[in-house]
Amino acid sequence: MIELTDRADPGRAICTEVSTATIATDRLAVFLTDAGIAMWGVAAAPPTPWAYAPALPFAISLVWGLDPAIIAEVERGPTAAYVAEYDRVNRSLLEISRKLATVLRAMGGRAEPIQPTGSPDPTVTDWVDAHVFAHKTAATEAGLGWIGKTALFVSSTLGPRVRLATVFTDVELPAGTPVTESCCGSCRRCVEACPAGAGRDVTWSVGMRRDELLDFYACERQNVSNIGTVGDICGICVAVCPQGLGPGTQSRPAT
Ligand code: B12
Ligand code: SF4
Ligand code: SF4
Repeated sequence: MIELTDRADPGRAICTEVSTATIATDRLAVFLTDAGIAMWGVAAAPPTPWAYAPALPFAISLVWGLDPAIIAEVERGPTAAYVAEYDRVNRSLLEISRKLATVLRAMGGRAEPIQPTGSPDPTVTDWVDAHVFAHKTAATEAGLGWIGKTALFVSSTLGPRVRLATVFTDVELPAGTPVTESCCGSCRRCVEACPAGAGRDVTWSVGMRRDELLDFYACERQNVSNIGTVGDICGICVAVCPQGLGPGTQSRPAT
């Protein structure tokens, strides 16, 4: 158990987080560490929409840590370096999740990777009805972190500076304890910094719909508005979050 303090009020303890990143089989741990995965954990099928359930009841949540120096620059808006990092990490995660599925099959199980971004169906335009599996669900259910005030997955060690992927399997693995409450405390930096005013300033708890937290259409319009400069991307909410930054690496002091 890790005790977390309120980043906007460091004297105040707000909650504890159960970390599961160090458990699971040695073989997977070695493979994933060598592949560059920063953190991973296992979620057992919850009573909610779950890709490949009930045949593949375990979801391995893979967390790739983004380059903190590149993300720090995004505080003022997206950069070409961020676009390149985003593409590079998506490619790496896709490759690692496919290889992990091969490793699990070699262990005698079945496995299906979910691609890091986009949809396998190119006709998808309406994400609400797309039934794309949300990687954040596996990450919180695996006990790796919580959902922040602009609907991002946030870990206490890496903040939201991550990209996620998921591999479903029937190989039995020790599952983590789901995180069901936010650890944002009184911080609201991502809400204040969002140029689209997309965050609804609501504290997450499990079961909330995305639109209770975020106006994702406003976010989407903001991303699209950057196409002419850097690309269909934003990420300011990722850059401003104080979680996962050491005291000397905060982009600006806690207020
Ligand atoms: C489509 C999409 C978008 C679209 C959405 C448009 C639309 N009209 O819907 C737009 C363009 C807005 C977008 C923007 C961004 N995106 Co995006 N996006 C996706 C994608 C491909 C699907 C998301 C989706 O529709 N999910 C369905 C909804 C309902 O779920 P969700 O909001 O993703 O997650 C919810 C559930 O997990 C739920 N939940 C959490 N725990 C639990 C537990 C249980 C039991 C249950 C039932 C539910 C639950 O709470 C979450 C928050 O609402 C995912 C990849 C993926 N497959 O997950 C990336 C993804 C969500 N995006 C990501 C990122 C980084 C971004 C941007 C920062 C892009 C950028 N670089 O500028 C912004 C940030 C927006 C924000 N603040 O969240 C990352 C998130 C990383 C993180 N730290 O959370 C993802 C996971 C991609 C990845 N592989 O890492 N995105
Ligand atoms: S990606 Fe940009 S527009 Fe979307 S919620 Fe984050 S800061 Fe707001
Ligand atoms: S910036 Fe947003 S996600 Fe990060 S701790 Fe503050 S409220 Fe939570």
